[in-house]
Amino acid sequence: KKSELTSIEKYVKHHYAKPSNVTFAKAKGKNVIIIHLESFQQFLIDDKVEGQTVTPFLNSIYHSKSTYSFSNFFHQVGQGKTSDAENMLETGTFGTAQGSLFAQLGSDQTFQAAPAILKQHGNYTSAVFHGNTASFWNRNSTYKNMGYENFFSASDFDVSGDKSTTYGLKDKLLFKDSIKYLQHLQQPFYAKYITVSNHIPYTLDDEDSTFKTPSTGDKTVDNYFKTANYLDQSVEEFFNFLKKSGLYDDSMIVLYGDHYGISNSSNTALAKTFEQDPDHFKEFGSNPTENWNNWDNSQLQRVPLMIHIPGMKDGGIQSQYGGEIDVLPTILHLLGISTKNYIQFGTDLLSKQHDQVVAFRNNDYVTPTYSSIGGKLYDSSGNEITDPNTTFKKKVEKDRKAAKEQLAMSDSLNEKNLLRFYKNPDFKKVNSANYNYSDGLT
Ligand code: GP9
Ligand code: MN
Repeated sequence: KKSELTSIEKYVKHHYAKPSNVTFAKAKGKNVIIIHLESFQQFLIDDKVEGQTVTPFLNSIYHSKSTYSFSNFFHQVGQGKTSDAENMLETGTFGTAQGSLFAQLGSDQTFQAAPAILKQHGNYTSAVFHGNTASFWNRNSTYKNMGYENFFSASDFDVSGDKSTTYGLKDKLLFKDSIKYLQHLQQPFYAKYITVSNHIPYTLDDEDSTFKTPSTGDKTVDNYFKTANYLDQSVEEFFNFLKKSGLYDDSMIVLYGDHYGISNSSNTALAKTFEQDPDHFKEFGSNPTENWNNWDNSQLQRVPLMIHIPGMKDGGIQSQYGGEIDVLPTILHLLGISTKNYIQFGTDLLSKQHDQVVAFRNNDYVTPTYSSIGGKLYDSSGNEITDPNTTFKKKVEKDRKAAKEQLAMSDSLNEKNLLRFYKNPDFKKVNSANYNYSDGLT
């Protein structure tokens, strides 16, 4: 085990990307608010259906100069869905190849995760807000090992009757009813909001939305736009509160989509809505309704990542390729915290040395110039590359190996719980017994 840890350490050192002088510590000392946009895909940004803009508020954040917005950012989850996304953001390691890391390993795992790192480097208070039972995805155990000090879940909110949909408290109420807790957290804080209303089956009461749904013949697709629009309004209301309370100017707000909301089998129905807005669709697939293939599906795995820093004037849309594994080093560097001594498998998206090969959890990968999907190679317009030349073949071999190695190193670390043995001069081990929040029984 010792030798495995040594080779992981070597890999991580070699893979490390040093932060840019321009962005390092840009948000030092600010509160950090993570908004987990459930099932939210990048194509929703700037999208229109039935003559309506789906997410006007998030669009304004996306286009703001106070935001680093990433246009080629991909989810990297496997079966652990939401929990995998959370794991990547909190720890800079991948979810497990099968199942969910939270569910399988979270109760006994040694983590060096964001809430504890921020406690030890900046004295941050930490909290999660989630309008479902605390034990969902084994969060109540996992969060303690990550060093989360507070976890507000279903038992801390009124989730009764029409206040909830299938996956818990409606997003507008989650934000509104959490404010009394948020205001009492000692600053600086690291707070995460896990939204749930934009989750399959995308149902919402009539009183909550007047959004006109399209008619694609696939109810899941049609209703997705309505709940995404509702989520957009929820986030806007939350921002208004942050501004009113004065917290806004002292915070860095990170918004990200955890994974796809529309599964591959529904993508041709989804593509019908793109016909209403063909310009917008260009970057998400080669041809909306004909010849739909795995490459088109892969392009729809883009999710948003927006890092909003009020007062910043030189943000803007970043086109470098990246994925969820890269978020933690990016955020830590913006806060002025070195990641040099941490075992994290992604690289700072804002670093010149950022690695743009994005590994999907199923061993597919995408890069700025080509993608490897289901064993086939595609150029950046989705044409299959059937006869690669020698130079290109070499590049493919190198990237394929790199993507595989990144996943394998992370799996080895997590499956064997090797952080138990890792001595990090910048990190003191978390004692989960220090935290005591609801067991999830409501
Ligand atoms: C429930 C929510 C959903 O707590 O986070 O998780 P998902 O089904 O998207 O993995
Ligand atoms: Mn999810």
